[in-house]
Amino acid sequence: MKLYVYHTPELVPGDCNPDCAIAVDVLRATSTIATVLAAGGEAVQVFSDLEQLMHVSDKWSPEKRLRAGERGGGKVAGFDMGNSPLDCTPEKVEGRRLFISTTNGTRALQKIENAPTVMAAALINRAAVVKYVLEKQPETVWIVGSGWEGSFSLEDTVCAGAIAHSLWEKTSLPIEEIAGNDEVIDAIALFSQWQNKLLDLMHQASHGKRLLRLDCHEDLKYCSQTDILNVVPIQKEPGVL
Ligand code: 3SL
Repeated sequence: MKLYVYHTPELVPGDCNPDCAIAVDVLRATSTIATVLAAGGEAVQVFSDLEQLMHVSDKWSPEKRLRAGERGGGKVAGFDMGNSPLDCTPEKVEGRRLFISTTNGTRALQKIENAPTVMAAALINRAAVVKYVLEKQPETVWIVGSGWEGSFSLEDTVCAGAIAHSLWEKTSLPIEEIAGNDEVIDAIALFSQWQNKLLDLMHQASHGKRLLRLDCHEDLKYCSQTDILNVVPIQKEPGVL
């Protein structure tokens, strides 16, 4: 197994396809997606474009759908919710499809949607995703951070490192055999340094600070936990997990 970490969707090479691609947006899209599916959501359908989301979700009855829209960290007017995983209670999401568009996370998922296996991972479902990858044994695995509008983000890279570290440990492969690019070693080093203070790292991260200004303290706390949800969001058809 060879792992590749890409800090942003823009850095993903256009000319090759991995066997398995994992999108990461710890703050907060992939944390929300994992939470919705763990809470009994029927599926999550992702969109980069808000108008297209409205158009597709209009065909669903209001009892069977939820529309989540986030721009700049805030809720988009007219949507049922923004992008807080804490809003995704079983009472709210059970049996419903979440139609979601966020600034960066949904773009990352769309960028890798042609890989044979596409997953959404966050710190909260890291162990479940690692277990799934180990069962499937893909030859090449991409872990793609969502970043923020094309820039690196600490929280996505630390999660990429958490996944890579666990796969490295569990396969017992030498690091030079499992690391397909330098970013894997970089991400593992970041995780190793911060693994016992992930909430502190979220507070240092520029998007963490943006969310704190929007009073999302509880979201940071929730998203910085590891391995609390036993759910693997897997793409069933392009854009639908
Ligand atoms: O960028 C994204 O996709 C979002 O997850 C950002 S936010 O955490 O909802 O502000």
